[in-house]
Amino acid sequence: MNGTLRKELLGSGAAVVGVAWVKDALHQEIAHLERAVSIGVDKNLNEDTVTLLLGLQKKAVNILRQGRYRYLCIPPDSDRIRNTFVSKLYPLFTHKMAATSAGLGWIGKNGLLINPDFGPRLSLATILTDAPLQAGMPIEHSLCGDCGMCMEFCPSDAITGEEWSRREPFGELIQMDRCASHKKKIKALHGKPNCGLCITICPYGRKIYKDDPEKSFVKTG
Ligand code: B12
Ligand code: SF4
Ligand code: SF4
Repeated sequence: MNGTLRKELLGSGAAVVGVAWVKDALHQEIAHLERAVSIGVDKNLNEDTVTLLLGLQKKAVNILRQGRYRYLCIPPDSDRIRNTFVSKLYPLFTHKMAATSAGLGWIGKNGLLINPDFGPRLSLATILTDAPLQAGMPIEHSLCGDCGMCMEFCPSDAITGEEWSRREPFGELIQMDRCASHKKKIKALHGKPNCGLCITICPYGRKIYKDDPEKSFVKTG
């Protein structure tokens, strides 16, 4: 089933697809759905991207339904679905956890999933399921190394420089209040709360570094 699912999702706009064993990290209420299908698209998180991710989730669900497996879609953006059962799961379940557990990347100093090919540019969605999909190898450590470009350029000084590891996954990488208030300021000026400099600046996934690996001071594996 992994093959069918991957082929369908990659053929419909997903940049990466992974499967994770997440039972141990799930709240009791949902732990019967022990695997997570993690989907990433190479697009900024905006309404169109959310629509694309919801469409990909639907495609995956069609395949899971055919096999009569159970599933629960975790939508990409909680802001749009407040006060629903799923929105209550956010403190208990994060897309990034599914992605690192599926081996799609690590959490960078910028607090985002860093994929070796796409860097932090992926927007994520997840489907929990009891389908017997083969899970990937979890990523254990950050590969940011000596790089600190996101920290240096963050306009709100929100990035602490702490390194992520699977053993200590909830350290304070970002001072979110700083990031959020900067985004509010941008919204007041430009109508939308977009910053994302910590995405643009990251050498992982930047075209210039891909085209000329000699320019890169971090190995893009
Ligand atoms: C609320 C929210 C925000 C708030 C942050 C508030 C806060 N206190 O976190 C604000 C508005 C500030 C924000 C900003 C941004 N956000 Co936001 N946000 C979310 C949202 C809706 C919930 C995040 C959350 O609160 N999670 C709970 C905390 C506890 O977990 P977490 O920090 O997300 O993840 C931790 C765990 O996953 C853990 N972990 C990792 N692996 C493992 C493995 C195991 C076993 C365990 C136990 C844990 C674990 O490590 C992570 C870091 O500590 C998610 C969508 C979602 N539901 O996941 C998007 C999301 C995290 N945001 C995203 C994005 C893109 C952004 C922005 C770039 C938007 C922009 N253009 O400005 C900025 C980036 C800021 C930054 N550098 O992090 C993307 C990240 C994609 C990626 N590649 O990582 C997400 C996943 C949305 C999506 N569907 O793609 N965001
Ligand atoms: S989104 Fe902007 S303010 Fe927030 S952490 Fe990234 S660079 Fe800093
Ligand atoms: S800019 Fe550098 S330190 Fe920041 S997330 Fe990317 S590789 Fe890691």
